[in-house]
Amino acid sequence: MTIRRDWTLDEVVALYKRPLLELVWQAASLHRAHHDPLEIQRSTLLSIKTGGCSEDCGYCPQSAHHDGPARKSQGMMSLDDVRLAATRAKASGASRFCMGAAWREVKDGAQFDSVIAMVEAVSGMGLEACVTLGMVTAEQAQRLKNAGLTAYNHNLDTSREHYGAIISTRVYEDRLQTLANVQKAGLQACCGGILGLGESARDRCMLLQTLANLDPQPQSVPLNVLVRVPGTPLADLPPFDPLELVRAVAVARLLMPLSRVRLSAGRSDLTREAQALCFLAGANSIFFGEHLLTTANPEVAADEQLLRDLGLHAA
Ligand code: SAM
Ligand code: DTB
Ligand code: SF4
Repeated sequence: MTIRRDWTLDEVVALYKRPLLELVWQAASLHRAHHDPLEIQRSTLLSIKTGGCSEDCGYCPQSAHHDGPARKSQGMMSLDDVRLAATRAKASGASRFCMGAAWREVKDGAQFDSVIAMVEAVSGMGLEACVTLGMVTAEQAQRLKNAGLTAYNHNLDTSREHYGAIISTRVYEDRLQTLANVQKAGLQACCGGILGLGESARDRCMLLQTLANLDPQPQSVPLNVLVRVPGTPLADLPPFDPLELVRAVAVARLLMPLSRVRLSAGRSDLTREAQALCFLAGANSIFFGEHLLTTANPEVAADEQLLRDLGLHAA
């Protein structure tokens, strides 16, 4: 099949506005044409360098600009501790291990060297290794690729138009440039966004349009629902309607038929039923493990129970 990368905003909006059950049915049909509909990938997150970030992303507990719980910088995790966490993640059934750092960008030097060693260790254990480190150059992306990295996570987060209302310390173009650097190095791009940032449905459609028109399309698309962390500027936004998340998952599936759509942050606030609808609409990956980076994720036992009850299995 040919993957379209010329979606217009009107087309995306038309899909997004379809009657919900029609949209879910359409997405579910396409999903099962390209994926095992019973298979869910599990990816475990680890924060290897927490807090004190110089960016001012309005949603983020790790920004030094806000009064969030992780506004102060902590040291880098040791290689041994990373190995231990990856071993545990593998034993609990994760196939991908994603390491995050609260950096604006990667700086060459001792810290980047230690990330390279972590990537080598994780990929050497037979796990897919992913990192999210902020902006990277083409050379840095190539070094990560040579170390055995599978994917680089770098989210666009929202539409180009809404971006400035959320972040002032960088521009949309910076994100796109890093994605281009990552893709040039032959790394998979893991790129998605956050829903519930006070954006309109049209903004969500624009984000999905931009993701789908990337060349190549991102191999994984994390859809986060804002975790409203006290002390961050977005803490008092209203809760996001889970049915809008279902719509976004379905449209992501329709636009990016071969990508993994990941139900990411915010799952703790979703009912089992809402998650089931998302899986039906084409989500086929989750963050698995009790922590995201600085906030909580569902308990492993609860997730195992949910997957069992839905008859889903690990990738
Ligand atoms: N500093 C790097 C960057 O921004 O690319 C990597 C770490 S950053 C924490 C990774 C992603 O986490 C962000 O792009 C955003 O999508 C997500 N994120 C951060 N805080 C969040 C929150 N409160 N709720 C949902 N997603 C969040
Ligand atoms: C992504 O899209 N979501 C993850 C991962 N990529 C790095 C991060 C979610 C962070 C949620 C807030 C926190 O735990 O600090
Ligand atoms: Fe820093 Fe990333 Fe948080 Fe933005 S999202 S403040 S870049 S850690």
